[in-house]
Amino acid sequence: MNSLSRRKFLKITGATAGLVVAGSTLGGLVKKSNAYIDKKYENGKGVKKIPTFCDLCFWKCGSIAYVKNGELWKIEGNPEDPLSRGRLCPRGTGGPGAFRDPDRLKSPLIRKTERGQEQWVEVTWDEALSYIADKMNRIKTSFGPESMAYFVHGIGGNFIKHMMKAYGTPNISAPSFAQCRGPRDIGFRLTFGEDVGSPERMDIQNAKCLVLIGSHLGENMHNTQVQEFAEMNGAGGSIIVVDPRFSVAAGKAKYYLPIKPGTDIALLLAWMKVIVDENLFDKDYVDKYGFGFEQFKAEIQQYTPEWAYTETGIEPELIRTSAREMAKHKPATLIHSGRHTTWYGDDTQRSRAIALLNALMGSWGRKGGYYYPASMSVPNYPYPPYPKPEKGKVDNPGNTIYPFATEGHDTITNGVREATITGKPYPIKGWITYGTNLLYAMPNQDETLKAIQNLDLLVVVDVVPTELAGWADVVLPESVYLERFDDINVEFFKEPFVALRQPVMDSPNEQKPNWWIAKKLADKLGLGHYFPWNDIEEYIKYRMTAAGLSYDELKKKGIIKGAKQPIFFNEGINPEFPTPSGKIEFYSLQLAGLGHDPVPKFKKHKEPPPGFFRLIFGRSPVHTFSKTQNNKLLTEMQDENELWLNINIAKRLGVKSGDYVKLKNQDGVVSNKIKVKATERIRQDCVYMTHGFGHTSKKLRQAFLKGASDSQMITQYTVDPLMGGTGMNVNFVTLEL
Ligand SMILES: Nc1nc2c(c(=O)[nH]1)N[C@H]1C(S)=C(S)[C@@H](COP(=O)(O)OP(=O)(O)OC[C@H]3O[C@@H](n4cnc5c(=O)[nH]c(N)nc54)[C@H](O)[C@@H]3O)O[C@H]1N2
Ligand SMILES: Nc1nc2c(c(=O)[nH]1)N[C@H]1C(S)=C(S)[C@@H](COP(=O)(O)OP(=O)(O)OC[C@H]3O[C@@H](n4cnc5c(=O)[nH]c(N)nc54)[C@H](O)[C@@H]3O)O[C@H]1N2
Ligand code: SF4
Ligand SMILES: [Mo]
Repeated sequence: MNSLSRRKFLKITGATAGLVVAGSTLGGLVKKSNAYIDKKYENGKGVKKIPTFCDLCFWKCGSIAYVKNGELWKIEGNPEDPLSRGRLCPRGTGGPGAFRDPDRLKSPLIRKTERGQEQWVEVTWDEALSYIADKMNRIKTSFGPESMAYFVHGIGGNFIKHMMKAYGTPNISAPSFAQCRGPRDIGFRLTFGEDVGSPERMDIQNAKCLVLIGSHLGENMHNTQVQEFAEMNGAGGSIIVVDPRFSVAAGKAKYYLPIKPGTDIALLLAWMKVIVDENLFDKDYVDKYGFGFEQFKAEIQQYTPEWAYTETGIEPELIRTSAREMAKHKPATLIHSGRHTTWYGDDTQRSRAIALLNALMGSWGRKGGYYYPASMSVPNYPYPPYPKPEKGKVDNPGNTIYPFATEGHDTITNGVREATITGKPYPIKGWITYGTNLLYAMPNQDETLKAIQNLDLLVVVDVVPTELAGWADVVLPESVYLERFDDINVEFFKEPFVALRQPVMDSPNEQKPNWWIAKKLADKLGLGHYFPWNDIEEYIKYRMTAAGLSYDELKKKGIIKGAKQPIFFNEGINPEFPTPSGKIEFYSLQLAGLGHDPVPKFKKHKEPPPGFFRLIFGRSPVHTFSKTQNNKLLTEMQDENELWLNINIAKRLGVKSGDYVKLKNQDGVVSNKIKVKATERIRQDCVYMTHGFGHTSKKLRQAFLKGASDSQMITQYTVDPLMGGTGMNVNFVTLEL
């Protein structure tokens, strides 16, 4: 990265002065912390550089870990890697903090008193895995294998997933679907026939106009996107930001639309009406590829900017001007799909409206728009076929409940939780969780705890003693990413590549990698034939050799790139849309057939009662979900969250920045104390905080009771009827001074 774009990157990511300073202290911190390293790791002199990929979030940036005199020194971006482009975000740089966390789980634990008491005995791996296998066998005999469920987030969960499929359960879920990007992928699939995926298939770099609807890039630190955002901004690209809060991205915008929360569909419909009425859309593209455009056009006629103003609070003229701005740059106008889209329960329809606006711009399949991801062909390991479960998925029998939560993913978390509570359509008796803290990731913690009460077995595989681990029967300590191999990452991206995660350091105690845990547990369950390889390197070597690629080269470089492939229509991609009509569905017969709106409609959401504010939330640039608040390198930069409160409201209430308040939600739940940030940068009808703070696990000594938890306040949620996602921006809070 040249120095100009590097500066831009820092400017975008470090919009607050504090962060820029924090960024530069990090180098110092890493050096200082060398002193920490246990002598046990001293395995050589000099500096060793080991390529791997990051796990501080799920973007999987290629990294180089530096080991100096046997000690973990620092982690930087791998310049060969297309995702990091040689540069990590602040969280990735803080990777050593995960390795050094003094509160890490050290050995397997079995609960010795009742659940939630956090009384454990340390046991050997053999004892822990025998205990789990015995319980799983009993569950299989009494209820069937379908009564075990697996909750997972991240590539590290692949081998346990394989083991669970071999055991015979169809009930595998991830919060990254029903609490994150599910609605967006289904909304785009209903429109273009394909998902947006991760990393998002967006050519931000070449966009001439970028529209962000609540996607707070710069705080949401997905590395490649932030770098591309900085580049398109640096090249003079036009940015439009729609957010009730003046985000970091809003600071870069030509047009900032401070929308009333929950009314985005009204804005999207009015934008589309302006664009259609004024003939500003890509007519050739729509004629060629569109289905049902005339019906769509007739349907949106009612949504004037004047009407949208009454719903959204955005001036009609600003709606018109920003619509024309988008049209000016088409087809390189990229309306960002968003990622965490589970907001209000009508999220698939909002995402569909975003997809349709992109279709009007002709941006799907075009440079500066949505590309067709390239990938290398790396064969899977040839395992025996899985047994076919006798019972269907527990969350959605016969796809009758959530008609579009069907293909390409597993069960939905909240559906499995519900079935665990009710025992219907059949009982769920055991959960294994991997890399997910369900008490933070899912709305309504009471429901999660109620479900846990119905279990015969709860196994938590984690690296630190989280809130969820506190309720487990067995806690299994995993090696952190710097200590293990994981499955290879065969990425779908602008250019094809395959990447390796490999150990940089030894695990300090009894921690073991996920592949080892899966294989050993499979042995105990009599499923050893599903793991015919002796260790993971043998597995990886097999796949690499089958693909005609060199494992040695992969180990050395961390990544191998494939030949360039076409990713846009003009490069040779066939404009195929795997929808029922084979076209871009402006009007969806699928939706109409099931009694849903074929063209998105605006529906009003419940408003905060007098004296209450809507609770909205998002990302801290230096933390990931609820998983980094115990990482000292990151808490040096931010160790508690703040409550953004409109300054006029603050004055009226007599609070000022720096005061601590508690929140009380509509159901009477009271939060931990949180510091006020009184600001003009947020509307008066909502308050904002970053997710993941306010930990209540005493064993997380760094994070314990620092800041407040949005998850605790989210007792209400609205389920998306199309795919089961849980809209969580539907909670209201008052302030307790
Ligand atoms: N209230 C609220 N809820 C949300 C969100 C929100 O903003 N607010 N965001 C939603 C979104 S977008 C998402 S994607 C989900 C994310 O949901 P999750 O992925 O469940 O995120 P976390 O709650 O951080 O849980 C991650 C867990 O992985 C553990 N972990 C870290 N490293 C390792 C490792 O190497 N191995 C193992 N085995 N475990 C490890 C951490 O200690 C932590 O317990 O949450 C969703 N839920
Ligand atoms: N640093 C960091 N980066 C991350 C992550 C992380 O944990 N840390 N997590 C990653 C993951 S898995 C995800 S899913 C993404 C999540 O990040 P995004 O998908 O970008 O965003 P959200 O968290 O859904 O949205 C937060 C933004 O939406 C605004 N907002 C709230 N309500 C409304 C509304 O009604 N309308 C509009 N227009 N805006 C609204 C908020 O003010 C805030 O700016 O971030 C990714 N990047
Ligand atoms: S975006 Fe940051 S935390 Fe996520 S993988 Fe990349 S460097 Fe790591
Ligand atoms: Mo997410």
